[in-house]
Amino acid sequence: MQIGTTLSQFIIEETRLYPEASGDFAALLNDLMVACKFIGSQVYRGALVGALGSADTGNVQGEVQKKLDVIANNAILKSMDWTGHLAGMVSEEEDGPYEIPAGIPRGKYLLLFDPLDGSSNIDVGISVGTIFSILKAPTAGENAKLEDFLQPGAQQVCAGYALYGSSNMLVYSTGFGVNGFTLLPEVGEYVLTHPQMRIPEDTSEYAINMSNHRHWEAPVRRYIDELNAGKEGPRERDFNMRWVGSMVADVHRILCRGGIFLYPFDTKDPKKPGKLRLLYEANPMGFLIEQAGGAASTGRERILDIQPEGLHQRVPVILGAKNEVERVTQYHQS
Ligand code: AHM
Ligand code: MG
Repeated sequence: MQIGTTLSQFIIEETRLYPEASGDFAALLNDLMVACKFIGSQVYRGALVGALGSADTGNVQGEVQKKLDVIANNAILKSMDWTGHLAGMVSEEEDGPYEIPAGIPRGKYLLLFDPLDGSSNIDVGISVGTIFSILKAPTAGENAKLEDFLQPGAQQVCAGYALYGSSNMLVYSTGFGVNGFTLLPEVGEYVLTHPQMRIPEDTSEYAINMSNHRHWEAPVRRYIDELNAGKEGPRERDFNMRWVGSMVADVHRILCRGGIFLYPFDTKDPKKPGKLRLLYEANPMGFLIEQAGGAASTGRERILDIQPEGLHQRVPVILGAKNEVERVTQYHQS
């Protein structure tokens, strides 16, 4: 009986593919994994350690924070700010860029993250997760400025998530496909269990919050109505629906068994062109989905091509099985 390929081993072997790699990137990812193991431990202990419920604070988006949102945010900031590998960090829970403390060298990478995605599921025992994205700092060795984080998603050097579900899993990509690891809690190591995850181009499963139906634009309404018409409709087969309400869990399902996920533009709040955030959710998930052979679009453009305009910008998200995403995109053109 052997332990298998650990995440630490895998990261080091993968960075050897880059002859110029200094080891900084491997060290950075390893430090981030420690934070994900800690956050997972708090999520799984939940009420036993008083981690559930509201923190009585709000974040920059005016959302009430859960205790675990705050715990997860601080865990990542504090696991990463001393390392010397980062020039700055931004978080869904922070107003602006987090400055690396004085006396610590500024590195060549930027970390962008949603510390605990799926907040509405935290208190009810449903899967949640951490989403992260890594960019190169335009000026390595200096404090990162806000504009430095506004790079199109295609420039990500790494993206991934930790899923705190029936097991704690870590899924990431550096541009060589998508690999998934499962935490072996007794040993404290993530072990490779899902090598080279792929998304079939076709699917009969979709994920969307159906309660927003009346707020959608015509192309999305048409697409979903056709799926719901089943065998008797134009698609001539039945489709199944799943909606966890935690993007990490919904995307993980698609990476494991295919499907399409939509959080489209809706008219509920005209100031917000979608619910999900470009830098913390859409870009990293879009990168993973493309790396697994799928597609990621707003309906009008490829997500990874968007030039970000603000740290907390929101965008419509349609991602997963390539042929289905292309179909929804075509409906937006006709
Ligand atoms: P959060 O970052 O505040 O948790 O919000 C993002 C989450 C996603 O994980 C999920 O896909 C979506 O919000 C669910 O939204 P809704 O409650 O409208 O279905
Ligand atoms: Mg989120």
